[in-house]
Amino acid sequence: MGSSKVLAGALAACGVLVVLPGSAAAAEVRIHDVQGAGRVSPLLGQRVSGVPGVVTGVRTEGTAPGFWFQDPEPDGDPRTSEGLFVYTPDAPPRVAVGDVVAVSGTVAEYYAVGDGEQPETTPNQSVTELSGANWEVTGTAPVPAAEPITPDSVPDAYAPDGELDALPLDPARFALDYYESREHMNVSVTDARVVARPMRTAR
Ligand SMILES: [Ca+2]
Ligand SMILES: [Ca+2]
Repeated sequence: MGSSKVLAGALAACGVLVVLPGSAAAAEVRIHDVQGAGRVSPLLGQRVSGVPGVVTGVRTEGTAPGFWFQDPEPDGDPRTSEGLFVYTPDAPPRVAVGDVVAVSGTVAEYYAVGDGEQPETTPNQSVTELSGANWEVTGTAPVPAAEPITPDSVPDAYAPDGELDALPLDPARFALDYYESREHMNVSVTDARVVARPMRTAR
């Protein structure tokens, strides 16, 4: 932080407009900003406001009710997912598929851990979500079309070597990165083998 402020000051003296991190809150945050180009959100732990999108699915059952929403205006970066989950632990959310929403909440990374595991020790990757959320519904819109996932679209190599959370995604090279870059997005698969009980969502 200290060095970036010094750098910002030097650039500003040269006539370059620099927006310091602390003033970024005024800028609109979209889902791809929350997801970022890696496995862990660059906004982890921060409160975001008015993130826009269209509801693509609602989960009313189980221990993790909530809803998914997706930005109909993706950025040009294939690494950043355009979908996000909103966790509503207190009650099933009163939204419907196709609702246009603006969601505020705290950016969190959820780790599904097994017995004796901690988020720091589990091999499972985290899932980005908004918690402590509130939202407003401003209208309805078509749900972004599902992207077909086929055997040919998924890279053969599974994952890069090294500390995965420290690496930017490379969805054209690695299957794990391919799926992470589509986290929470509307996709379709055909004739896929199922190896676990599917989640029930309202669609
Ligand atoms: Ca993107
Ligand atoms: Ca993510």
